Amino acid sequence: TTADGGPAARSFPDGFLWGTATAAYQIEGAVDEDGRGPSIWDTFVRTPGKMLVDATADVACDHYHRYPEDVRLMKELGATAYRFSISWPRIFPDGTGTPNPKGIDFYSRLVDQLLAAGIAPFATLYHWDLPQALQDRGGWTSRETPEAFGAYAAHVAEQLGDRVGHFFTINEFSNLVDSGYATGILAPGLQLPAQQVNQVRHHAVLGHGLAVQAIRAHGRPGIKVGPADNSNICVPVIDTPENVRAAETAMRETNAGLITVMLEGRYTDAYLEAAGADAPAFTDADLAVIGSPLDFVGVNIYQTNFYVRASDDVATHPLGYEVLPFQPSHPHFASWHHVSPESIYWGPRLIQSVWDPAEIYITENGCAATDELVDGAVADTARVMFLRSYLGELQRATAEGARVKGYFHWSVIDNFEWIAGYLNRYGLHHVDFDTQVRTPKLSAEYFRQVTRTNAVV
Ligand code: GBH
Repeated sequence: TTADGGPAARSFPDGFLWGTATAAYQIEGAVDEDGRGPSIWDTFVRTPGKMLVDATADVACDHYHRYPEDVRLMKELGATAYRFSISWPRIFPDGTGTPNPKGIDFYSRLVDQLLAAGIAPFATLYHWDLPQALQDRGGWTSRETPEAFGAYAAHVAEQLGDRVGHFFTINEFSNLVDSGYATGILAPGLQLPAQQVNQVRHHAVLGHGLAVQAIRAHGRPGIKVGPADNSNICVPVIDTPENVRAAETAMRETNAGLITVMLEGRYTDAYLEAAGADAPAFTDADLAVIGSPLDFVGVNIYQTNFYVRASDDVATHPLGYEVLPFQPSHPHFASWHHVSPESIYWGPRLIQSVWDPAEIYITENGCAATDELVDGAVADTARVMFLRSYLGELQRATAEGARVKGYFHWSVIDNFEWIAGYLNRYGLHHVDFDTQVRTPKLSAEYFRQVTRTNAVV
């Protein structure tokens, strides 16, 4: 409330969930414990020439042993939700076959700890750590992988679906598909021809659909499920009615192989035309699975992907929109991460105007900084600026009616940042990777004020 007792202008809706997000491979460590099988990331970090820096996640944040402390940190933030991922190779060390009960036990203990702390568990089934045994048989190029993913989802829903009310299927589809199988910058590090990449993309959304159906069939009634996608966020470069319409078209078409087919149950004509002879093989039955109804859209939003404006030059822009390149001088955090707070306003607004999902979650948002400990403290003023500006735009979206139900900050603790190893720190808490000591940064104090007031401060 404001000084005069009225509702604060910068408040979020009542019941808005404030959380943080992590992924199994980036925090857990304990890669050889309790029967876990190897994943493609264990292989990738040991393959010469793949990592930007020499690092593994064998220990990472040692969260596998320190999860009670990490849940305490979340409670101190005033968080009411937590998005974590489940390691498929802990549950099925060979990807399929007999489940490993010790794998589920870990997540069961974590979930109980969260519930005792008043924090709602939101579980991601796949955050990139495919069992190596499945990769050895083709990984996501093979239809066996989406089918195995469905079976894994069913088992997890049976074991945890009594206490976990929200599941995310797959994290960041385009990184699984394009970074994994086309550019090869992330595991499994392949560079396949276009037809196979399109087939991998089809298998990824098929796996999503099979998991949606499995969770509904095996979880408690009312369980909710959706993706955690890094959909391209298309922003009208200047807010005019024509540019907003152009950005809506760009949202559908630049996400046509992923969130669009998940929400519409069909590939757009332009997507299939552009793919031509390289289009994926698929059936109508596949499309029905892929388009299984969702309870919410989860979307990781770090930045604007495309600044868009309307164009009536049909020869050069047949779909009616033009993409403007980022200026080289555009400010950024990590090299890929343009500072663009408007993305977290336009993302929910356009997802809602194009597809009208029942609910939207911001499943990740955050920024990397150098974050050095000085005299036992980290004064990460850049992250506070980041949070204030992005949350301001998110608040504007909710105030205008976007049905965003919660926000998950990436991340609660510094962790293993994939090919960048431990160089890029994303946490609200600093981690000393020699001692495993966690120290709240200034941004943790800022986040606590946000959760306390349910408003941008
Ligand atoms: C998300 O990825 C992930 O879901 C999460 O696991 C990750 O920790 C977080 O965001 C922060 O990055 O180094 O230039 O070759 C965001 C997408 C994909 C961005 C890999 C960096 C490597 C680009 N990330 N990408 S580069």
